[in-house]
Amino acid sequence: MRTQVAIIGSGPAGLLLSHLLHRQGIDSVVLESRDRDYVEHRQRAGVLEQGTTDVLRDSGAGERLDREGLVHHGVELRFGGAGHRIPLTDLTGRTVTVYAQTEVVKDLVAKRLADGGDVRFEAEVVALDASAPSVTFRSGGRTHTLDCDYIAGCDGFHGVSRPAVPGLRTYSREYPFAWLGILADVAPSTEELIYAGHDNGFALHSLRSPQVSRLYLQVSPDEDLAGWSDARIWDELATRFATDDGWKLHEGPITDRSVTPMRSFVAEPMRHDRLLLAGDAAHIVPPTGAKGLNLAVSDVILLAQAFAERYASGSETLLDGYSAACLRRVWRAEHFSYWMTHLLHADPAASDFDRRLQRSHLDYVVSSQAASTSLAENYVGLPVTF
Ligand code: RFL
Ligand code: PHB
Repeated sequence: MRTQVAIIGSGPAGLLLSHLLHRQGIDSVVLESRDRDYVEHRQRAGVLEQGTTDVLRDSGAGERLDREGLVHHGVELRFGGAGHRIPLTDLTGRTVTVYAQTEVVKDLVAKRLADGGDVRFEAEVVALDASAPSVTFRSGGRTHTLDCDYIAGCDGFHGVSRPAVPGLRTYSREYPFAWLGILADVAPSTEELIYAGHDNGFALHSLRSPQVSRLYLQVSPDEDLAGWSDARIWDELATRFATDDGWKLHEGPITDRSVTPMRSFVAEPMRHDRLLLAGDAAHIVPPTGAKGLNLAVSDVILLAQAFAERYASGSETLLDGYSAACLRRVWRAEHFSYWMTHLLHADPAASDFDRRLQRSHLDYVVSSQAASTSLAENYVGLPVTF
């Protein structure tokens, strides 16, 4: 078995890469350890930067996104019993779109299969050789080898690609909190996302559609979900979102719940020989800035350009510059996500002094146009270039 680019993982990074390569006449095989249903229903991100929607639309994968995606022009920061709108579009000229990662993945899987793409589910990569290059995978109870020109490691944080890079330098930070996320069958209580800072901890009101709300609560990293009845979740959300003017949170049946740890992580470099890492395989951000999926997409935009040059002219110049180009953007997003996280979460180790500083920082961000613009330009996403 042989292909030009062997792609490990059918998350947003692997699927989009396969799709963009196909449009440039480059062959790939996507190997995914999980089944299709699991991959299409795993609840994760919900906010797409304009650069992410642009690449989906421009590559012919944006039809449903254009119909169902909700274009947003602002977000709210809520603290001290009052909301403060950050007018993203007025400040930057750009928008973000609320469209779930599950839907991006469904659209890309459908598009790959309609275009005759080779996406194999329940095909777990167990070994890879970055210099031969080849990948070995288990599928249908048998072991297979796929030879290739390059391997794209798009296999997420717990994948096999990153450990295959010798001499990797890693940088990480753990946070003393996690997010309890729920999906609920109830119309969102807000049109725009609300990021709330409260003494009890952070809360986020997001949405999936005009009928489905997505909400998060800051909890401790070892939180036991069993301790959170539906009533306790709604009470705590109502407390953290409460305003002095009596804003109301609508409750409804909870259809999905999970606890996500928060971490920051970067691995450098993102290339070793014929293996290139993209997305969560190389870096993780805490979800506060809504950057993870968007970073995976921007890596892949650059990687697809580099492969296009390689197959058109034989030159590896862009492939050689891939890691450095990604990492500049990755580190900016790492800082922004860390900054948003500290701005809004209640750190159990914070002193009274720290809490006063945090409040002053929040007041400044919502009252200074310069500070709001800085938040806004990072939130809507910075340019993707070599
Ligand atoms: P993925 O999506 O983890 O996909 C990797 C795939 O590789 C497979 N795999 C293997 N396949 C074959 N062989 C092996 N040995 C394999 N090992 C692993 C896995 O099964 C999987 O299918 O990585 P990718 O493509 O890099 O995409 C990254 C995004 O999924 C992630 O960054 C975002 O979900 C992060 N994130 C958010 N990002 C945003 O941009 N905006 C948001 O609003 C946002 N909110 C979030 C988030 C992540 C969250 N969680 C649960 C971590 C909210 C949450 C709660
Ligand atoms: C989501 O809708 O899941 C979401 C939105 C914004 C974030 C994180 C997650 O910052």
